[in-house]
Amino acid sequence: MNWKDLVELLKGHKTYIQTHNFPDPDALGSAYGLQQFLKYHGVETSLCYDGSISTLSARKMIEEFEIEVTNAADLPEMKEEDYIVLVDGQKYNANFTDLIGDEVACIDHHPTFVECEYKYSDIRLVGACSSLIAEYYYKSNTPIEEKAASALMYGLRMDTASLTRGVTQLDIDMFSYLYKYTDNDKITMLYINTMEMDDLKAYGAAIENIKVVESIGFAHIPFECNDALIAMISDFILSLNEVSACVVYADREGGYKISVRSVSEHIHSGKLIADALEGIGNGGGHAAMAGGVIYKEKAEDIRENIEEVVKDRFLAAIRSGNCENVR
Ligand SMILES: [Mn+2]
Repeated sequence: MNWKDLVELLKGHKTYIQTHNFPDPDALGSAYGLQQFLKYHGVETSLCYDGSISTLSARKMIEEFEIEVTNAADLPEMKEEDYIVLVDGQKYNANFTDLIGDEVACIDHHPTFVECEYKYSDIRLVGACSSLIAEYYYKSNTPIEEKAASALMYGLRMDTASLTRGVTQLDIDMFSYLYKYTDNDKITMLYINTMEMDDLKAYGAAIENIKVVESIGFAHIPFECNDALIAMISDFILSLNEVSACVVYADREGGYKISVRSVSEHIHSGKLIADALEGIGNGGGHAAMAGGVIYKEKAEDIRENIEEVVKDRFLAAIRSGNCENVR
């Protein structure tokens, strides 16, 4: 399948491009980049998401590129026969609300947890979903405007930590391709200024609570905190010389939200979190980064000694040898 099949599939249908809930720059860049691509090829689309726009980087991005994206709650007109293209995530993921429309297509760069049949599917394990969308322009020789190129570049840089995390040859090639059309000064500004004073409260809590055991950093943020902020704090803790992998978690609606990072060749983050949370939650992801949750029902029994439980479960999973990062 290639981009032409996607264009053919969508022609004549009311089409939505849906990102995961709490969209980040890669999700928004992918959605916006794809929208402009399809528009050039005669397919009009609307962008939507469930959840909320919770981070500074996502808010700035929407403003900067004038991205029109609607919360699912404000989409009363969506019908069962409408088409949905999923970007930067897959149907049945915990962070992807199943909206009423028909999920006919999926473009994503994450491993699949639950198989799903789409009429058009482009799921490849690369550093950023934005790279996959950029390749559509590249391969089809579709002219790319500065705003679309810049939005894709921002998504690519954020998800790959500027080509240092989970990066593949495609990401590098698409960086090079987009670079020529991007307002690179603007993107660097956006890339650097991703934190607000309020976020420091969560950093403070994580720093206060951090424990390092066998080069694994554990930090509990004892209050609610959005996904992107937890992810930023994970990156920060991973930057410690003493830490080769980290597990950062925050309270979430009675349960916990967990983020894992690894630069250890022995630890695959996705395998680790899936193994460690078995029976009390779920999770998964890439070798370098992964996310998951502990369910509310299960959290009740372990809340008293959550820090011990998390530490013991993750260390046991690492020692089991099941989380080796086999390349
Ligand atoms: Mn992504």
